[in-house]
Amino acid sequence: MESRFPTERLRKLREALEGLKLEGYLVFHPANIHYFTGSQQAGELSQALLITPDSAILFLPEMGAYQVSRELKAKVDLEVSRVGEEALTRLRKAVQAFKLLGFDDASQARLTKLRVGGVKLKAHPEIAEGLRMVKDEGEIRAMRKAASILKRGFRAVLNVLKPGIREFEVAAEAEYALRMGGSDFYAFPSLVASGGRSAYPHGPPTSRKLRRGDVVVVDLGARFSGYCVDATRTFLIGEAKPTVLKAYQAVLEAYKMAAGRVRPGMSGSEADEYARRLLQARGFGEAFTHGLGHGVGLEVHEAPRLSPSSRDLLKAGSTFTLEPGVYLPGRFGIRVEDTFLLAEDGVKPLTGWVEKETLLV
Ligand SMILES: [Mn+2]
Repeated sequence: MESRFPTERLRKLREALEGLKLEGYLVFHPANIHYFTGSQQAGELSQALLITPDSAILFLPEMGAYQVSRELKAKVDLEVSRVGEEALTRLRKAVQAFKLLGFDDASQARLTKLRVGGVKLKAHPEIAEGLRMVKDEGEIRAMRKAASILKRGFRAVLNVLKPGIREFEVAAEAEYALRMGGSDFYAFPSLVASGGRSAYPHGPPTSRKLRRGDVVVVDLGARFSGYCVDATRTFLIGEAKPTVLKAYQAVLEAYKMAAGRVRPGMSGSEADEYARRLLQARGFGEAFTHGLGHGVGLEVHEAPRLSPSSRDLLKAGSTFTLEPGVYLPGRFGIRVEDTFLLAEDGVKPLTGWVEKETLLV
């Protein structure tokens, strides 16, 4: 990742601080620290990143100092605590120089430890969240690469799907292909749910053997340079029962309806409604038990949310999933999902366009 990206993110954050009359911003959330510094390791190891109009200071333990110093992609100073030193000591001291700081996300216990010397700490999670919601070129590049790796995972699944193979074997084949494709591990543990288990929206793989007539829901994630993509395909082993086909067609229509209608400026609930109405009209409204989608980036679930209660505004440059599904307990479940990039004129698939691919095997 080139250094101009984290540097530009810091610039935008400082702009936001000025507007809110904050003296600085304390970043605790690992993905946010990664975002502003360009270093994943910084996110994993640091106590905090303190950003002020003219400095950015990362508080981290000695063990991470060398690696983080090599990974940093913006002008960030390191405040290194020595082994054995109480982790928050240096941060607490630094914070005392201020009257009002914003922060992204922190536990009460941590805030209590830091509220010393009269400093006011005010929660402003929306600042980092809002910046992260609109992806820059560097992020989109990483997500495109993750998407090309994910394709290899699904190809591996297609190669092994047949009666007799166990769900965990399907997951293992997918994960091996993801790793061999260069995925930073996988973005989340793969879901493989077959037969009656496909009615579980989050069915982790078991030792169940696939049988003829099974519906198989496979949900995979790949990650490259810290950036995730997420997609789901529903496969059918052999002949499809008419009810399965009917549900499948409805889910596919909902997916296409949402993908065709989503535009910048729309709220997460409006987007959700397009898919939900379609499924209601097909008699599957009650069976669509989750939101239409979620933002994807450094985290596999982040802003914006696409659900009946979401007020998040979708912006050009946002990346999120569209994943309508129907789940019929005791029978089967169907879900199709892709990660999309929202452009001015609508969504562009990052992980593939479901229609072009083999769905029934
Ligand atoms: Mn998802």
